[in-house]
Amino acid sequence: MTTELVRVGIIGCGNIGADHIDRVANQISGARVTALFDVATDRVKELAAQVGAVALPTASEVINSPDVDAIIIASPGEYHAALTLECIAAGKPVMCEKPLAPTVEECEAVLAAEQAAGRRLVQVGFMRRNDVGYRHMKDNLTAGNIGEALILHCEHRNPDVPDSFTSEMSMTDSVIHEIDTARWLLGEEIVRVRVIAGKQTPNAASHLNDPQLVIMESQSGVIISVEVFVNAKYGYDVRCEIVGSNGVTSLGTQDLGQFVSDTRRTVTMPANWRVRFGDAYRAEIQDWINGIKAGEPRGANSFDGLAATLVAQAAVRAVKSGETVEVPVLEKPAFYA
Ligand code: ISE
Repeated sequence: MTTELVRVGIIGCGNIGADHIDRVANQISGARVTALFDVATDRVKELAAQVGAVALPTASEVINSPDVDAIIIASPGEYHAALTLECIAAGKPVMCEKPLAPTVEECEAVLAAEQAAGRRLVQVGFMRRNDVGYRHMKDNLTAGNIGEALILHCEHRNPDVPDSFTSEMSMTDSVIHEIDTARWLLGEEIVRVRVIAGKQTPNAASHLNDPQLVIMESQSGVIISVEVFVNAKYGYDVRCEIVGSNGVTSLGTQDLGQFVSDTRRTVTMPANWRVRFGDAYRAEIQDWINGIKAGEPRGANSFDGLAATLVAQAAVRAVKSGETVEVPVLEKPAFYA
């Protein structure tokens, strides 16, 4: 493993991008931030000055800069595929935030380019794989502590979302995490999806179905239920439980702490996903850097990105039609084994 610091360029410096800048600069080892790009030019200059990086006028200049060894893409999803393809063309490792791309065709183009390049360069930002709670669940399942997985129950609640958020985005932006988590936990593909919108909260925009219940099935018949409720108001709350043939494993408490006063116990919970998954993001970025230094790709790969988008797009069709939608099982290329 090389001792040189990996020089990281970051594209997209909004909330999550700014968090990644701080993580690479101050919270992990083995890397530093050297170049940034964002359309908000004043803000990006400020962020660059804070970490001793340069703000470049285009994303391409970040990717092709001689001072950048590896790139994090945290721009809106519609730009992910094109930027990831540029990173592959430059022969540089890239950590692309989820989704790898909003469409299956774009994901397939990334897989084709990466395989043609002959080297795994792409990691997809499914940070829940680095969360201690989810890892604990996977370890329990793998160790046989709960027998065979039968049902996976998930809840995904956000306090609120902007008015621009749509019923389809609940699938492509939010449930895509459960799609990846289910595939990763169970080690199987999802073959069927149905979405039900029942009684609706008065707190959502009128165009948005909220809450929605997503019911999926895995290859061996494990039922996966996901309640997605993006205007839950009270806080950010993600729950997950695997019901097995001999027991149950679930995420532990995600509370941030508590205080007791006047005969009441008050527990503080995460206000949003950036807080809830802060440690998981840190572990993910550290692991990505370690993988680059060791020359071994880690984490979710392009095939995982494609598989998640395939199911998310099936869920979008299920939202629109109200029908159960079948999902084809893709053959995983040996390159991603
Ligand atoms: C957001 O984009 C994320 O990625 C969060 O992890 C997720 O919980 C939230 O629902 C999404 O909107």
